[in-house]
Amino acid sequence: MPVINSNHSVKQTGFTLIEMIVGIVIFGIALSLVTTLIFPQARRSVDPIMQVRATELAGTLLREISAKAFDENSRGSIRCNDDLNADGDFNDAGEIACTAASDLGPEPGESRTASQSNFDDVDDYNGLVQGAGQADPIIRNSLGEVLVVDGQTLYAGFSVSVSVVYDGNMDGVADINQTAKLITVNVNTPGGETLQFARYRSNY
Ligand SMILES: [Ca+2]
Ligand SMILES: [Ca+2]
Ligand SMILES: [Ca+2]
Ligand SMILES: [Ca+2]
Repeated sequence: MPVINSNHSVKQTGFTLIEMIVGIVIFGIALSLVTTLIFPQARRSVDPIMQVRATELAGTLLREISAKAFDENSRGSIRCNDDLNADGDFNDAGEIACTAASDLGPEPGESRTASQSNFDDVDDYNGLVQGAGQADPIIRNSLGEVLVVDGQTLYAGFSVSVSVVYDGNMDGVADINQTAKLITVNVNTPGGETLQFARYRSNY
């Protein structure tokens, strides 16, 4: 018959206070390494995706703008600032001056919103601001429609702003030479990055 020794002592196992403190310190160091090394890497890996999407958005907008007439005053075969009789002005029969630099922007009755999208010349887009945090919070297509893909608003969190100026000598700085307009699109990504894109539109 087996004999049960009820008096044997059981060795206590577990952590001492010092072991626990050392463990907590090591865990703390490991956690700080994760937050300082890995989390920023994760964020950086998102940035290229946002940059690609910002590039697509800017490209779409620049193509839309460039497809419009050079100027409100250019219609059909008539180009603004065409000096047909070569007398140095644009006020003779069949001639019309381009929009003054101070008037670049949409003409009365023109807008690019949900209810109306009737911009018809390049500089109508001067001052256009749409997207996250703006008075018009949705980035729309050329028809004023909201872009939705798989139930999600496309470009949610992005915002765009556009400027159009005369820059006839194409040096990136506005001037009084009205032979070309510089279209600049700034795209702000959800990560707070601002990317700038630009294109020239000549008077053709
Ligand atoms: Ca003339
Ligand atoms: Ca216009
Ligand atoms: Ca205009
Ligand atoms: Ca210039």
